[in-house]
Amino acid sequence: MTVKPLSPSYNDSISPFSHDLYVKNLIRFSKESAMKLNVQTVIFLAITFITEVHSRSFAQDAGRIKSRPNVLIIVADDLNADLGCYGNQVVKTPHIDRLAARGVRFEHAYCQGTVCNSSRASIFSGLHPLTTNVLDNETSWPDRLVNCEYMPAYFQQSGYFTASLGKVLDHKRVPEQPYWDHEVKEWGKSPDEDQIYRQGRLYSDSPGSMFWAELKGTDETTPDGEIALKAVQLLHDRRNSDQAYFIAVGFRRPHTPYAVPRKYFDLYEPERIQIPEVPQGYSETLPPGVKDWKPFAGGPDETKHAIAAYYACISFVDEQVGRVLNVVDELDLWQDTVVMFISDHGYHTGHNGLWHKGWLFEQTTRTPMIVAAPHRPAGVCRRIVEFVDIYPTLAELCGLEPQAALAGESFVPLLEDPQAEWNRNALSSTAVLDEENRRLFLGKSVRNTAYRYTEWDGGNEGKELYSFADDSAGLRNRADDPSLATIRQKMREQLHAMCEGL
Ligand SMILES: [Ca+2]
Repeated sequence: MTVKPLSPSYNDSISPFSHDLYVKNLIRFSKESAMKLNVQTVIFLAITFITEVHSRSFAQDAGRIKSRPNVLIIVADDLNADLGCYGNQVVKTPHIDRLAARGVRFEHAYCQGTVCNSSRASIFSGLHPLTTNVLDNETSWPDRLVNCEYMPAYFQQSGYFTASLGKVLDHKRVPEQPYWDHEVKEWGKSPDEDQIYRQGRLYSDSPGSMFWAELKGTDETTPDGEIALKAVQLLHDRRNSDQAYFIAVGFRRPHTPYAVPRKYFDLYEPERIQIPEVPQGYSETLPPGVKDWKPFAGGPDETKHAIAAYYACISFVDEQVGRVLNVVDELDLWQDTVVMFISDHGYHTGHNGLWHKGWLFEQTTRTPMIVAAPHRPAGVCRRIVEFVDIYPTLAELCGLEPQAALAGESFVPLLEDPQAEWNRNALSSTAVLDEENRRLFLGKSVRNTAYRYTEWDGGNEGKELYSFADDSAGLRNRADDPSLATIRQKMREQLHAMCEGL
């Protein structure tokens, strides 16, 4: 294993070796030896030296614990910002809410890829999907990245114990690499028939995992429940080690199928669920690059039931997060552990008249992110941050200095002061398969504090422009609005500048 140089902050924090005392003794030794070698002095010096070396070794270990926080990342799958702490009045998420109360909740965090594989490749490489070329769920991750190590590999090389539990990376698309000292790949997709009380498809002709299911068993009998238990066990196991850890825990829900124990379905009455409003004729305003995607075709009752099932899965994930946070409380890990909660991308449950993911709307790209870092205040941050910022941020919090050419920027200043000056925008991208013409084209989107601008196939498949000042949900595409022509041009330039060199 290659060990990279330790950062100055690591060395600075080592408890001071009593250098002065050693020098004083050395001077004394020199003076005395000049007169006459005193046996007692030699013994004293030897004892002093041994004692100091031992003290230094102990202090180094203590220093490492202090200066190298642990990292605990919890990743949910396909979770949008339908959480209590993000203002949702219906969804019950007490545990994620308590993490938000302790850390900084980012109101405007944006993923770079809008499906599992592309987003996770981006998060864990610190590179944009346009650089990794992982822009969909089919492409495998590159074995080697240009000038970059995947984040867990970098932490491992920096002396960390690394562990992955559940769906952290997309295992099907990731080359086998010894990133993890400990890995549990369990993230079963669909429940067995004999575990199901009742179920229903999201719409009659929906393929694959597009269904909901009320399960008979307890949390522990589900893959996510099992992962939560293993995370709890691992945190206990690592308690007495002086090696800092980087542990990632990935939960599969609320990804389809919406299959969780029945008690979570009991929390929500479908008839009381609100379906996101979409203006009449809205779909006609969408560019061709978006229209190829299938909208949700269910009627109101079916839609409400599907949303309730999605909410049930969110509360289930919240409970699993709570199990992990309880250990952080129990072992008092908050003082030396960065605890981060994220999803991999946003998700539509009727927003924009659509169901699922993979577009470049505000709803698809905006993703929950909460960070509780040791000795940093709690708060809400409304600055724009990107998921490629996660890698440099965690590195800085841990006193590491990656030499790699990472795409993002550390947002540690925002953890210290969530209102700090910040002038960054977010870039997201995705690949679209044009089945008719058998070709792939790209969608690229930039979000700044006021607007979102999107181009499909360089504009050939359409453009989108949203002004959030008077359209917070981003439902009025104003790409052809003459009154915003100057803004559109500026946003276009911003988008192209951000894509340059990727
Ligand atoms: Ca996902």
